[in-house]
Parts: sequence; C-alpha cells; structure tokens
Amino acid sequence: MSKLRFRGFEIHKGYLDLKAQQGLIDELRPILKAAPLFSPTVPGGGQMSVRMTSSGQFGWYSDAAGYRYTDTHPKGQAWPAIPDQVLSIWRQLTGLERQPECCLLNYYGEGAKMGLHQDKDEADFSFPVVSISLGDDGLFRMGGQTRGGKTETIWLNSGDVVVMGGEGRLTYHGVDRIRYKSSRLLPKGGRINLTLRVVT
Ligand SMILES: O=C(O)CCC(=O)C(=O)O
Repeated sequence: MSKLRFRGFEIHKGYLDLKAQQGLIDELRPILKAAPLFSPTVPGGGQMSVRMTSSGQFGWYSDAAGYRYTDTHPKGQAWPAIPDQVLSIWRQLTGLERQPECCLLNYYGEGAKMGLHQDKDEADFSFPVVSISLGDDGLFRMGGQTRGGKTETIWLNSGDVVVMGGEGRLTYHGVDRIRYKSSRLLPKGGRINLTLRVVT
C-alpha cells in the first residue's frame, strides 16, 4: 500500500486487498440486480460508452435535458442502499460524520472510456469524492481546475482508492482506456469504478 499525490488527488495504491475487493463485488451483485446498468445519453445527444447505475438516496443521471441526480432508477424503482463496506471505506479515508448520498457505479467494458470532466452536480464542494477501482486496469487522466493545459496519467489498478478533495475536488479527470481482461476479479472482465458523493 502506498499513498501518492497528483494534482490534489490522494491516490491510495493497493488500499483494498483481494479479499476486500471480492467482498465488495459480492455486495455489488444485488445492487446490479435491483438497479440494472444503463447507458446514459449526454446533453449533446451521444451515448456514453460507460454503463452505470447507483446506490444511495440519489443516483447520477444524464439525458438530453442535462446532468443531474435523481431519486429513482430510470425504470422507476428507488436506488438500493449503499453497501456497508463501501460506507466504511468512506469513513476510514475521510473521517467525516456526513455520509455519502450517492455511490455511482460505472462499468467499463471493452473499449469504454470517460472524457475529461469535473464532478460539479453536487451542492457543496467542500466534501470530497472518493473513487474505488475494481477489476481491469484503467488509465486515469488528470488535468487542472480549468479545461485545457497539461495533463498527466496514472494507471489505476483493482483495489486503488482515490480521494478527490480540497484543491483536487474540481480537478478535471477522466479515463482514457482500460486494459480489458487485465484482472480476473470480474468473471466477464471489465472495470468497475465506484464514486461516493455527498449530493445535497
Ligand atoms: O472511473 C474512474 O476512475 C473515474 C470516474 C469518474 O470520473 C466519475 O464517475 O465522475
């Protein structure tokens, strides 16, 4: 386990051992069943290559009308509760009383990626976003507080956890690509990223 700092991000390499990663996957299975993955469209009209769902009081959603949080899955059911193990990672790394209200689950299949963006649909940027990587390696790109300028990358591996808080809270970030089937954690391959967010 080691802690690195890049562009305001705290990157905890190897934070979760294999047993903890497998435990998390077991906790995510019922969530994926109750709130199946969907492919959001973006306001410009395209479709994201990442598939997603959420747990918590709110889920992140996007369509032609814009980016926002919703209190139900697109099929109408309430989002399932955030798993305990996920909440305990939040508490260990942030030390906060306040709990996240959304755990966004992104699934990157072969060829999926996520463009550079800021997470700014939340009401209060003084709370960090905590990001957990599971499964295949992902090439994480980090920029600055505004669009443009120099960027740098780091490979995130299964079990790495990134805390995006303080000066890193509004740092541009994205995922260029994954190394499909580089991990055996998910039987069908791919990468899961969980981001924990205080929304209101
Ligand atoms: O997949 C990742 O590592 C980053 C996910 C992300 O940037 C997001 O959900 O906003």
